[in-house]
Amino acid sequence: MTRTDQKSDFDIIIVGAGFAGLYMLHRAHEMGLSARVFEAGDNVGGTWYWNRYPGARCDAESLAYSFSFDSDLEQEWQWTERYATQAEILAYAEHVADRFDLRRHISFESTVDGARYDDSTNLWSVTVDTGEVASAPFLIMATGCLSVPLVPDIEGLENYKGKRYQASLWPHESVDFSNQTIGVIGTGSSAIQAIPVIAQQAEHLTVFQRTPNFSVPAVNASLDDSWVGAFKKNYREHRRFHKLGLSSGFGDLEIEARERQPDAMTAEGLSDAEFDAMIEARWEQGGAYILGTIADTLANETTNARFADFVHRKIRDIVDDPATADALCPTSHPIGTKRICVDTDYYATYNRPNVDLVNLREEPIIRITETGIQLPKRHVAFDTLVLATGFDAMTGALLKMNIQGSNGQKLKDKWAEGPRTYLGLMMAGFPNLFTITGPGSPSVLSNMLVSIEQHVDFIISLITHMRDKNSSRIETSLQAEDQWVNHVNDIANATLFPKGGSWYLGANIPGKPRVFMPYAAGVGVYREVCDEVAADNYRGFILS
Ligand code: NA7
Repeated sequence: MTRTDQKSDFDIIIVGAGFAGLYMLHRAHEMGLSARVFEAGDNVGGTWYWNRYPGARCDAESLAYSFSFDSDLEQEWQWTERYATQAEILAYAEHVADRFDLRRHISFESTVDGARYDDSTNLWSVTVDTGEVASAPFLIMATGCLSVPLVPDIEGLENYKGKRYQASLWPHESVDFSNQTIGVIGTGSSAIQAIPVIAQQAEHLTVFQRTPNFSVPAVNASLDDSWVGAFKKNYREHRRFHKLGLSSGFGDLEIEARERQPDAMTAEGLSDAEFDAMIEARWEQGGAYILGTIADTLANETTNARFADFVHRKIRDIVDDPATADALCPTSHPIGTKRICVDTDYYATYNRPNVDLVNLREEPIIRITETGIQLPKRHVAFDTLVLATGFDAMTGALLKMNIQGSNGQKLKDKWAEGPRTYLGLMMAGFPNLFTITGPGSPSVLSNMLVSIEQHVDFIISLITHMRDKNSSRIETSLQAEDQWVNHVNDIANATLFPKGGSWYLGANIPGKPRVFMPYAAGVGVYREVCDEVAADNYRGFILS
């Protein structure tokens, strides 16, 4: 392994051994750079290592939610279901780590708590909770967008005496809910996956819902070998569609196999019967790509309201009790402006005799007691409390570390009013520091594997460009950053996303600045922008 800078411990330090960290490490090795990954967990997998709650699975289809960089890997790995379980995705991450011999370059159980750039040496120095200190000219944050769990600030939580689990920090040993009464707080994507599974095992389940979410059926199924074989023969073409198409990299594989574009650009002119028939067809096929049926669903309030009405009618058809159905119908945000959930039997679960829904808008939590939850007029007792309360998304992991850039500038000061980046990749004043799928890039609005590969490839091209130019320091200008932030805002403001009150905006964290963080123009447009920047001599990046 060659070293570019003999004064440092490594050429590159990478924080996080999820898919982003693993691919970054692999590409760094291919370039002959020495790299070290620091990972808090005792295994690879990132999000898929921590989020092992019952029912956890991906909401992007397996054959799309996988690496494309190695055709032997993509041909050999066998996905078993349309939507892979957490266990299968974790096994895939482990397979990637072993296949490319990555583990020996990863320090596990090592949480980076600080990173400081030294202007005089042009090195980053990171401090690890193990006491280790390591330095490198490049620091790559592969810390994930949903990696800092949100523990809700509910009075009395610490007094609860039963068993308590956080969905995103689930124990590694299996949890048995049989003969147990359970309370679940939260009805986001995690809860919507977990609730049907817990309900099947538990004696009784009470769901505490503050805001209902839109959910569509996954129509999950085992994958058919001959279908997979045919799909894999054409993998390159499918990948091209994921990377450049309108689907934000998710794919909807059966539809995509027919190269289908959105069915309509707008709902204008469609009768109610025509509109319903189009959405119904996608509802039956399953998956989040239903939102692509009518292209202006996320931009046009009328189309969006018609779409929401369709889902409300579905909920009322599925759920027997009218009051429960009403409570489950989301009315406070346009459909799709909070991440749409993809479920198996979520709404039907409320027809089970052992499941109750508490609508916290009508009966707010007064406090958590030793044995359950006190509501204004009643107390609900349970043996086990499950918190599916989400994350400090996108900026949480970066701001948890004490990151100091050029001249000691602290990231938490720079981002006091919300995250500011150029392309979601770099921050002005933080030389040689890259964020993979950072705020300002498509990130959580996209298939993460597609976005991760694109970002890592871009960073590698940039480092190669620096090498060609004999440069050891790269940063972005404030001007490029300001222009990009304005552009990200303009794109978001042309959509209904800012009306969502979601974690995309930081709205789930008290006191967090309300800034729409992901880039909403899609992975295809974003890739074109990055390619143009590269072709224009890496416009907006300053080499020295
Ligand atoms: P989400 O989508 O942020 O959902 C968190 C849920 O927890 C949501 O229903 C919240 O209600 C609820 N919540 C949070 N705090 C409270 C308090 N204090 N009281 C009651 N309810 C509360 O997180 P997930 O883990 O489900 O999903 C995150 C992403 O992971 C998902 O989009 C996929 O990409 C994978 P609220 O809406 O704030 O009223």
